[in-house]
Amino acid sequence: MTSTSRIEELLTRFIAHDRIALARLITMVENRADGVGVIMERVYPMAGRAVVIGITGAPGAGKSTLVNRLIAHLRQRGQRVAVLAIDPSSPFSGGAVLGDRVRMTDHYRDDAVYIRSVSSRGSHGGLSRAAREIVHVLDAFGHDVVIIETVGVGQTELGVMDLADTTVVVTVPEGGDGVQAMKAGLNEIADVFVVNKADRAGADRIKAELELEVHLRNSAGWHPPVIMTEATADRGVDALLEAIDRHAEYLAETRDPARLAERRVHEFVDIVTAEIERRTARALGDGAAPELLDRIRTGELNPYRAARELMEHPGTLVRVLATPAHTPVPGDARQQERS
Ligand SMILES: Nc1nc2c(ncn2[C@@H]2O[C@H](COP(=O)(O)OP(=O)(O)OP(=O)(O)O)[C@@H](O)[C@H]2O)c(=O)[nH]1
Ligand SMILES: [Mg+2]
Repeated sequence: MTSTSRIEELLTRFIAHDRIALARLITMVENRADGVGVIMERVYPMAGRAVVIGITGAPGAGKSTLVNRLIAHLRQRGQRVAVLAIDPSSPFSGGAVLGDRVRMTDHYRDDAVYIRSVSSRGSHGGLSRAAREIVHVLDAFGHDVVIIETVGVGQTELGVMDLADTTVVVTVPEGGDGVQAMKAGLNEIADVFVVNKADRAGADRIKAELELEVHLRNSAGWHPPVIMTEATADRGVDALLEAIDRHAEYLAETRDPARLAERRVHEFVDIVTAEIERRTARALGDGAAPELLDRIRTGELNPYRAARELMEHPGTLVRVLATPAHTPVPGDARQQERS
């Protein structure tokens, strides 16, 4: 168990811009270590400033190459950039972590660039939550832009794109990828389309296809632009950033406080649900409600009946839930709400 003083020390270093503390906190979030709730309680009020850009698309579409270019352009503007690369560990794309590292090494020595890979395997469906918390941490650290790169193959990976203010879907000319993107439902989440590898034959056709698709979609609101890029040659990256900026302006203009409020509630419900699950599993494992467990063990109570009894017996339930899943940090939990 991570002690309160250790968490305090890490947070103090985090606030002082210590990148090692940043890395440790992210690892704790990734591993769902004890004390993550306390950490997030402290980190959340410091977050809320960063623009979150999601980059998704087929394996090998050139996402990382593009991200590497985007970093360079954002750095020219003086912005601090963090990248969260979700390693899909899917059969489609082995070794993505190494690939990402290699393709983003241009910024290795830059203090204002932070690149982190997390695995989508092993997070047991908790990827969306871990990713959201890591984005909060990267945001709170003072990054102006947080880029999330993920392969648009699985539901889990796609779910992560909910975190993005602007979602960029990267397609490529070959293999009828435009059609594939549509099938994968990627087009529904796209705020900006990129046709990368524009140096290859068929790029114009894909662009036209995507533009038609956008045009046929309902006419109100934002129309995702289709940007041609050649990431390897740094072509089209300015246009892509412009499109992202325009989308950010659109979001600011059409900002709906009710949606923002719902998003907060949704996050709260997620946290509570996960926390209840975690506490219940741990407390029951640690010997809370032993009489109930004994009756289940002997077969006297079937698990369904037992679950209902637990729910309907407030005393037992409260005892189970009150078992702390972490040591609380004294003082300082509230600070100002993020606006
Ligand atoms: N011809 C051409 N090749 C490109 C372009 N952009 C990227 N590539 C190449 O495409 C390959 C895959 O690039 P990545 O940036 O790793 O693609 P990715 O989408 O991040 O791949 P995963 O993360 O594994 O899904 C590399 O060999 C790149 O050099 C481009 O504009 N034109
Ligand atoms: Mg990649």
